[in-house]
Amino acid sequence: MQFGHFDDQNKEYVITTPHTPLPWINYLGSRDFFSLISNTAGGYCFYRDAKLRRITRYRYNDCPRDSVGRYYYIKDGSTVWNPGWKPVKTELDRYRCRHGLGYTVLESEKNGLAASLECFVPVADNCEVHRLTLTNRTDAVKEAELFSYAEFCLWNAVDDANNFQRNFSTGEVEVDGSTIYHKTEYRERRTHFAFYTVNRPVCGFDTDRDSFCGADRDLDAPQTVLAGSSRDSIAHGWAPVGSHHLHLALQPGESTSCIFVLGYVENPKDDKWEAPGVLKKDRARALMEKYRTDAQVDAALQELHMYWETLLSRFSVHSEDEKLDRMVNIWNQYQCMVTFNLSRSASYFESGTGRGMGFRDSCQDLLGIVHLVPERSRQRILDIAATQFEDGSSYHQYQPLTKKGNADIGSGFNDDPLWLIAGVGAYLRETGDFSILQEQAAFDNDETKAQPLLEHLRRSFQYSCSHKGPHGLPLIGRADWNDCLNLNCFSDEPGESFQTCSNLESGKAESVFIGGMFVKYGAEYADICAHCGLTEEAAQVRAQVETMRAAVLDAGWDGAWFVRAYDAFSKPVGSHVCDEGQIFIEPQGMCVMAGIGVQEGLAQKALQSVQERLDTKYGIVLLQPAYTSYRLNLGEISSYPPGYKENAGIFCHNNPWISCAEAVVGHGDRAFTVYRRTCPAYVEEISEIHRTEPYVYSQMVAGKDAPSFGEAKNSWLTGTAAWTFADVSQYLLGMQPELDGLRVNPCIPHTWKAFTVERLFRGTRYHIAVRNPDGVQKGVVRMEVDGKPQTDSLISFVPGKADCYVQVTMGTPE
Ligand code: BGC
Ligand code: IFM
Repeated sequence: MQFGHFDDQNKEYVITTPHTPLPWINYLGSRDFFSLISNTAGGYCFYRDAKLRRITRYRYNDCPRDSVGRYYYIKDGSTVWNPGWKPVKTELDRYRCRHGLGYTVLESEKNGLAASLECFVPVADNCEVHRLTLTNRTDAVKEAELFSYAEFCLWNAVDDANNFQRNFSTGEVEVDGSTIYHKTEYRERRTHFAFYTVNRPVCGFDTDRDSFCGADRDLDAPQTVLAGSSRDSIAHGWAPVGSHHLHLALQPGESTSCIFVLGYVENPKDDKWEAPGVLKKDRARALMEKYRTDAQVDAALQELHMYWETLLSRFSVHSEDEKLDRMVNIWNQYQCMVTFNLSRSASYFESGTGRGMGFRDSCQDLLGIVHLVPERSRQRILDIAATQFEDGSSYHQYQPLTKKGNADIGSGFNDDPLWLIAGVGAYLRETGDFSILQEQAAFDNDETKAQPLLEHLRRSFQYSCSHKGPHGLPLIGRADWNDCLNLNCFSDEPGESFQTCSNLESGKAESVFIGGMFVKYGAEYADICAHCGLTEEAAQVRAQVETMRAAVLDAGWDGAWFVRAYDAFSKPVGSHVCDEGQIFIEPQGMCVMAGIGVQEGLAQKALQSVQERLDTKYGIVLLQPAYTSYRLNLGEISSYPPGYKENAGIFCHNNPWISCAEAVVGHGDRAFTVYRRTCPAYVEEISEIHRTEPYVYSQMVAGKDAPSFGEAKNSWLTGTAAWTFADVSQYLLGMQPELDGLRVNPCIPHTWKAFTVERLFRGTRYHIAVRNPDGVQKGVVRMEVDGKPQTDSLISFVPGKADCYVQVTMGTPE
C-alpha cells in the first residue's frame, strides 16, 4: 500500500493523505538554522544545536503523537481547519504534502477555500519562511479568520523539559506591531532572541499559551480560534507562544498570501551584558525585510532550488532502473546532506538532547558528501580531529555549538580512531587536497596541544597497534561500531549496568571487526604516507597491516565465516560454538571489504554463510540466532527483544557493507539484490508494513525474529545513507576516486546492458558511458578517455579540464 508517490521531475515525494503510518517528515535548512517538519506541519526548529539553541518546542512521545508544530488555523464560518490537517483534524476536501529538497508544501482545501502553505529555510538566513496562500474558489465573497501558532522553547531543550521551578517564571515576550519577540533569557543575558512576524497588520495576537488555548483545552480547539478573536495576551513566565490573528476577505476567485517569518537573531558579542529589555530589533528587522513580498519569497525559493540543483548535479546516473536513478540522483544524496548536517542529533527518533555529533558517525557521514561539499568536509574533519586525545582515542561525541567533546559520554569506543582515517582518506581521494594534512588540529580541544592532521592519523593508527588483546586482535574497549556489544562491561552487581560498570579498564575483549577496519583503513593510511613521501612509515604501516591480516585469518576465522569478537574471558562471540549469536554481519562485511581471505576463497565462503543464515526478504539481519535472554558478558545487545535493533534486527547501516563485499568478489547480481532490499524506493509499495518514509533510509527494519518483521524505525539520521551512497556509487556503478584519479570499475547485475554517469571530480565534469554487451557482472575490457584508448581503468587526473568523455566496455578479460 502507498500513501503517496515520487515526483521525480520536481524532486519531491507527494503524500496524498495525512494518515501516514508514522509522521513522514522533511528537513529544512542547509547550514546553521534547521527545522523538522512533518506531513501534518508538526516539528520544531533550532539554531545549530538542537540541545542548546532550541527555538520552538516539541513534545516527543506525546499522545496523540506529533502534536506540536507551526500551525495555521482557518476559521471559515463555523468550520475550523488547518492546511496540514492537524491539530484540528477537520476532514479536508483535498490534501497533499509535497516534501521537496529543503522545502515542504502543504496544499489543501475546505468548503471552497484552498490553502497552500510553503515552508522553507532560506539558503543563507536563520529563519523559517511560511507563505500561506489562500484562494477563494467559490462564487461568493469569503471572509475568514486566520490564526498562526508557534510555541517557543526556552533555548536549552533539556532544561526546558525539566527545570520547571525556574522555567515557569522566566518566559518573556514583546509585541511590536505584527512582530512577536521571544526574549526569555537563558541564564546568560540577552545574547539572542527569536521573533515571529507576518507581513501585514494584525487584528490581534497572543503570546501566552493558556490564554490562546484555554487552560484545559488542547491545540485542536483553542478558545481564541473558536471565538474568532485573540486575547492580546502577554506572557509572563509559563509557556510563551506566538500567535497572530488576521482577518481575510476574498472575492470569488481571489488569492492572497500572508508571509510569516520565524527567525533567530544573535546580538553582537560586545552587547552580551546589555540591560534586560533591549533587543537588537534592527537585526531582526533587516531579516524580516528580506521576506516581505511574494517576489522576495519566489526569489529565495529559486535560490534554494539552485542550491540543490548545483549540489546534485555533481553525481547523477542514468540507468534502465527508474528507482535506482531516483535514489541515487535525488533522495540518497539529499539524506547524506541531512545526516552530515545533523549527525545523529535531531529526528523523530532522536530527541536532539542526547547525541550531538558522533565521532564515528560524522566520519562515516563524510563518505556520502565529500563529493558534494568538499570545503565543508575539510572543516568538519578538522573539528572532529580536535576532539581526539593525544593517545589517539577520542571523545565519542561532541556538541555542534561548542565543538567540544562530550565529557559525560567520554571515550573508549575503540573503532573511533580508525574512522578518522576513513573520513580523511575519502576526502583526499575526492579532492586531492593534501594540504589538509598539514593543518593544525587541537588534541582534546586544547589549542596548545595542536598538531598537524597527519599526526592525528598517525595516532589513530597507533592506538590500535598499542591496544591489542591476547589473540593479537584490537581491544574492543566499551564497544566498537556496534554500540551494544559491551564485552568488557559485565557485572552482576544489582543496579550496575553495561553503561556504568567499572571493570572496563581491565577488559581484554577483542574485536575482529576492528581488525577488519585496521586492515582496510591501515592500508589507506599507508597509501597516504607513501603519497606524502613517507616511504619508511608506509612500509611499517603495511607490515602492521599484514600482521593484523594474519591474526584475523588465524583467530578471527571460524570455519565458514569470520568470528565477531572475543569476550573478556577470551570466549568467542559470533562463532559456531556459541548457542546464540553464532554469526554476525559486521565482520563479514568489513573483513571482505578489507580484502581479507579473498585470495584464499574464505571471503566468498563468509558471504555465502551470510546469505544462508542472515538473509531475509527485507534485508540481512545483524546476527543469528537472536539472543533470547540477557547475558552479562555481552551487555546491551542482549537486552533487546529478538529481531530488534542490534539483536538480530535488519540494521540497514551494515547491509551495504555486504553489498560492497559482494562487489569486491565480483558478484554483481547479489550485490545489487542486497542493495535493493533495504532501498526505500523499492519498498514503497509495502509502506503499510515498512511504515517509515519511502524516500529515506531508516536505521533499522525489524528482523525475522520480531513480531513486526519488516517494520522500519529510526528514519533519516543513520550511517546507512552515506554507506549506501558509497556502495552504489563506488562499488556498484564503480566510480572510484583514488589518490591519483578516478577509477571506473563497475560491478552490476549481468542483465544490465548500459548506464551513464555524470560526475564532477576535482573540477572536471566526467561523462561516463558504460556498456555491458556480454552481460558480465564485473570487469572492464576497454576504455576510451576523450577518444583515446587506454588499458587501465584509472582515469589519471589532469588539472584544468572542464569536461572529459569516457567510454567503458565491460566484459571478460582474455
Ligand atoms: C544503539 C542503541 C543503543 C545505544 C546505546 C545506539 O547506537 O543503536 O540501540 O541503545 O547506542 O548508547
Ligand atoms: O554504530 C552505531 C552508531 O554510532 C549509532 N547508531 C547505531 C550504530 C550501531 O550500534
